[in-house]
Amino acid sequence: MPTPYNHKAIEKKWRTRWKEHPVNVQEDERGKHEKYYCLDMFPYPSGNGLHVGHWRGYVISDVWSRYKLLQGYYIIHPMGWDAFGLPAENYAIKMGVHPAKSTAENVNNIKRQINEIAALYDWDREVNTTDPNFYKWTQWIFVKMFKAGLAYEKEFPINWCPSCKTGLANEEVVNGKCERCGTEVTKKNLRQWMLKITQYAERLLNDLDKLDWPEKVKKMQTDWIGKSYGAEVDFPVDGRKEKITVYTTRPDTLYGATFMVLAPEHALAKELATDETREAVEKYIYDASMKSNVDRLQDKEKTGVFTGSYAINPMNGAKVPIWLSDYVLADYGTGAIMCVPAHDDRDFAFATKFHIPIIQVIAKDGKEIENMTEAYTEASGTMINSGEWNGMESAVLKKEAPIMIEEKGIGRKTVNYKLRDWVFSRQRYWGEPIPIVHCPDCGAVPVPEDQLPLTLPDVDSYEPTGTGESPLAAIDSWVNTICPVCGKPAKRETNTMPQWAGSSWYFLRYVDPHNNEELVSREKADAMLPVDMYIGGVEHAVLHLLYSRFYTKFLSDIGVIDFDEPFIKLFNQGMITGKNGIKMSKSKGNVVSPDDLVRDYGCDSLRMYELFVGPPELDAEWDDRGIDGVYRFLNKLWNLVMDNKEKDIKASKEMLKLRNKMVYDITTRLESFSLNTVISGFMEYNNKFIDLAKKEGGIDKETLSTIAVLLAPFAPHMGEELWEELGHEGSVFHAGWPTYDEEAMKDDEIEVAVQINGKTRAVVTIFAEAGKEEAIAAGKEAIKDKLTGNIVKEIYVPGRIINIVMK
Ligand code: ANZ
Ligand code: ZN
Repeated sequence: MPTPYNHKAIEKKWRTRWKEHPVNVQEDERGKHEKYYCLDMFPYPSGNGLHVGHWRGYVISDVWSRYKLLQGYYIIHPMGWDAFGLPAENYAIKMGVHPAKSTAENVNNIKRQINEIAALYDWDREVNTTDPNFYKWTQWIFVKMFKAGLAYEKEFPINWCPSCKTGLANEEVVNGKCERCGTEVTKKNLRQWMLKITQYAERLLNDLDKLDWPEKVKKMQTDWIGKSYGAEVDFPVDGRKEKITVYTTRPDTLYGATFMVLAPEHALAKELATDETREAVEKYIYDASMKSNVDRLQDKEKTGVFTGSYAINPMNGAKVPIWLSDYVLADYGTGAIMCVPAHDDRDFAFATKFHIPIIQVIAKDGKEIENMTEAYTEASGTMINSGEWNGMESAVLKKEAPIMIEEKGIGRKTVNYKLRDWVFSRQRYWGEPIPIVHCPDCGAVPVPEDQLPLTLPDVDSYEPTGTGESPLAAIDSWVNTICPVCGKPAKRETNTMPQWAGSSWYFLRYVDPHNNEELVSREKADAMLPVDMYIGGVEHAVLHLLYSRFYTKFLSDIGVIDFDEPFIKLFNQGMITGKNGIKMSKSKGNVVSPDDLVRDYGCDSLRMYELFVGPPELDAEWDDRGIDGVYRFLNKLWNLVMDNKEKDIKASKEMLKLRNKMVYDITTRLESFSLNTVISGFMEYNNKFIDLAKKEGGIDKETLSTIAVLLAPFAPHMGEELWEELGHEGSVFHAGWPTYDEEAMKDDEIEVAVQINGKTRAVVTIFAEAGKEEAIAAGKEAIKDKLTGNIVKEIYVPGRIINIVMK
């Protein structure tokens, strides 16, 4: 009896062996191999540890890294900690421990758990965003951006989370709620540090074409950047010297503009009020300022107030009333719109409610609609009620109108982006201090680069104050400093950076993590960057994944690196959920920890089961019981190799065919990331090998070795052990990925006689394995002009005769 599969002993043995003899190409050999950088989105060290859902992503990236290693690449596969920011700080506050202490503990725990995955991580490259040697460079980038005019201060009403007690970026507000805690976001007027990401809008949009990313993510970024083409049109205010400029994507509808609406925050909003309307106007402006964004954007009953003033439609001289309404956003376009109720849903609702005239200017079939019950929003039809534009095709006019308006001197062609500058300051403790000193004479002055890092001071009270100031503001000894320019007393900036600051560039640091002189040496950056494959969840589509593209472009512009897209290929894995698709969470009590499964079944079984649960890009429900099947399969495969390894057998033609087909199937499925079908493929082939071994008395060694190599990225311990049992020296990961021979894969062809009523009429060539249906079809095709009567019977004597019986 051969030794049974003992996962505990095998896994322990290979962990030790890998520690002594790492399998990745070593640093001194690096230049001789092409690099492959496979990156996981680094975790924030949550106190809950990892569940089986986290494992999935890490297993996928490790399988991919090991596959690339087997192809001969030098693998960069690092891991680190996204440890600053709200999640870590909120957890610390809840537990009543200092965030520095709780993050350190959590890092240790998660690191232990990650090691259970047996991934190829290179811990010499480990980074932690809260390490001063790391955030020195996070601050350095900020200083560089400040010097380049990309970081600036601005006071304005920002998104404010009353529970996290901090300002938030637009990207952190999801359906009007705080991305972190789910609390409804309100507005607060605060002085903010902003990053001018809008300066990169066009490049961020265009360069999406370069990326091998899921279309879904590209679309989300495209929509978020939100480029739209249209025109600005100037409407003179009746009886005043001011003009109000509106932004419209539909200048073709100008003749149908029957009123105008300004955002309540518009600079002219108050001034346009008359004695009769002043009270109502001021109340409306005040009420709007108290409303949260959700309330304002939700498509419920429109509200508004007439200012008492009129504007002149510059196209036809018509006098149109100017209203205020909060459905117009202050910070998009010009904060003012011309309203065309006949062709815009929101305008239609507003006009109906406030009894404002509706003028149709586009007619689908040339006829005016008598009783409009809803807006006609398509840009197709003929222009009516539109003076000189009458009779034109609206689609044509839509394109030409901006130019015609420009020629008339009443407006200009413009482009607008939805993307806003990035609100970059947080009124919280646990983040990188913003390296700025406020001097009464010199203004905002950056901390000199050679004085970085500006370390986060230790505090007793790190809870958010809620006043709009960070807890750092209470530490006089830290706040009071001298101006680096003039030496006079000055005060430090007390806001900190958002949690996205470190993650926007961490992937660059992994290739040169101990460099004290530079963020990354150009030599190492050129040799090992950018990231070839990035694996993580889709929830970061417009946050981290947009911010890192922006940072990379900036660092490329200032010459730190010479590429401007960080991640060539992106793969988003689906979520592992509990029963009925419910997200795993501690509060729901449905979290499955990998720890027990590793103990009972071993790391290799859990790795394979993580992939077996379903297509990696889709969500999957977790069911512990399924791991049994994978475990049984690994036992069967183990026994297959152990039973046959001593036999001195030459591969038959059939064995060669099966071996090559297996290499082909596993490789192509792996290449297309169909990892669940790789696992089911292993199971099917295993059974086929068992059957064939029975028939032929055993399996040749090369076939067994091929199985071991193919298995290695998925079940690395067993792959190594089988490789060794088969008598090979060195690691299986140096064996090279097996290739397949298409000739050997081909099924044999045979010649078969085709008969009609027992008389041979033709000979056809078919595959030896062809089934009855396939054979008969080929036979009938060969004698089709002779099939004149009624077929009563079709017979296939496998490998010999096809006989069609006719009447
Ligand atoms: C007249 C018009 C007629 C419009 C029509 C639409 C249809 P996107 O594609 O999102 O850029 N708009 C402009 N600025 C706005 C603001 N600050 N708040 C709310 N709405 C605003 O949409 C641009 C259109 O949204 C503009 O074109 C404007 O309404 C409105 F049949 O102008 B339109
Ligand atoms: Zn100064």
